[in-house]
Amino acid sequence: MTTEQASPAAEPTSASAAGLRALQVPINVERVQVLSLQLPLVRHFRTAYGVSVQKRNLLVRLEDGDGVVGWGEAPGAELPTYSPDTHDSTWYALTGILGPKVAGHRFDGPRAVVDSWREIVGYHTAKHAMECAAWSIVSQKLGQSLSQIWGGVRDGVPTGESFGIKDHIAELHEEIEERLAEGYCRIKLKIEPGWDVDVVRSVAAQFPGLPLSVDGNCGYDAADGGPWRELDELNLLMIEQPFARDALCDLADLQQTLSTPICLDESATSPGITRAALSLDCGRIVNIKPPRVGGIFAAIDIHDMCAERAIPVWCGGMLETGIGRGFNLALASLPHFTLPADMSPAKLFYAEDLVEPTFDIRPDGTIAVPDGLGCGFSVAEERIARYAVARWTSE
Ligand code: OSB
Ligand code: MG
Repeated sequence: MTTEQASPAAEPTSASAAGLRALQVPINVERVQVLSLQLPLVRHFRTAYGVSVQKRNLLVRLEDGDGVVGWGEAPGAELPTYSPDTHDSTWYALTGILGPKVAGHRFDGPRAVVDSWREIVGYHTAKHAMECAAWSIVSQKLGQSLSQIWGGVRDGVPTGESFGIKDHIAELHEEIEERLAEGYCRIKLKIEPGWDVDVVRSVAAQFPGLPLSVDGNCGYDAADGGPWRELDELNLLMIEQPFARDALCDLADLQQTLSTPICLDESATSPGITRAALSLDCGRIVNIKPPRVGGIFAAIDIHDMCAERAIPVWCGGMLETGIGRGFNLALASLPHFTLPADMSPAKLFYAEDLVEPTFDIRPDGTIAVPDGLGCGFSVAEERIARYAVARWTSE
């Protein structure tokens, strides 16, 4: 029998999922704060779901009894299009369910925090933000970066850029040229019916040899045919989520006709569903986004399961600020994240980042995995206060 006593300065014995589950670091949550931030965007991001011009993101701030503060981010959405989660539903889950569950409680490690809401289904973005805030405390107490704790093996994450739908192809070409000059090593084009084969062909012709992928964001219906045969000839790295998240049989049928791998994004909502979808051959690559799958433990489980099945994975983004990107960068340093991430620097979207200094892409096309504690970057609390439009505090 091992001792039940938590040892505050325990080293993680292993970065395996089992080791992380067993990690004992006391988390004494004295106070929970949830902040709603209204952040101006410098660039509009149009997908099959519509256009965003500003973004309301939520932050979780956990105050530990030992004087440590942990931040986590819940990237927002106004409407439940990408997933069922919205800014308002995430606010409800954080302030009405998860905040009250953790406030005033002591946990012997990050797994116990997650276990405190195990009977709650859904609200993955809220769970992710709360879990990240707990990991941030763990990192500070251990004096180790999250990349170290989670078993990261690389200090830079190869990064691609995701291009929204534009009014004109020329605008898209210009923007791609800019990004390539900055070092981005993979280009992903958002597609929708009417903005697909011609656009992708023109980009492939203009930039021969460029690693290129497309993302349908569930915008196509299998019954309509679709541009798949033509796209399959363009040597794309992948076709991301052409059909609805639950159209698993349609995805599997399409995958059988393509040599291009389908990449699961919206469909891969949990480790269990992802495993089932891969067993059905709905796709052969997985985009792992921690807010979609419900947090870091779930993301690492999917990573491990895909490694076992030789399914390549990459880390996707939800237009997080530097706070959320810090966790994503640490995650993307794990061994099986072998494809370029959607990790463009916050400055491409936000007028001001919430970490200082912010991070940027390096000329070799990678972003440095932060070696700082917590989210890895220094959180700019004064800016957070300036952008906060609503706050909730426990007790
Ligand atoms: O499909 O990856 C997607 C943003 C919102 C909703 C869905 C998606 C995205 C992105 C963001 O592509 C990319 C990023 O965070 O850099
Ligand atoms: Mg996607």
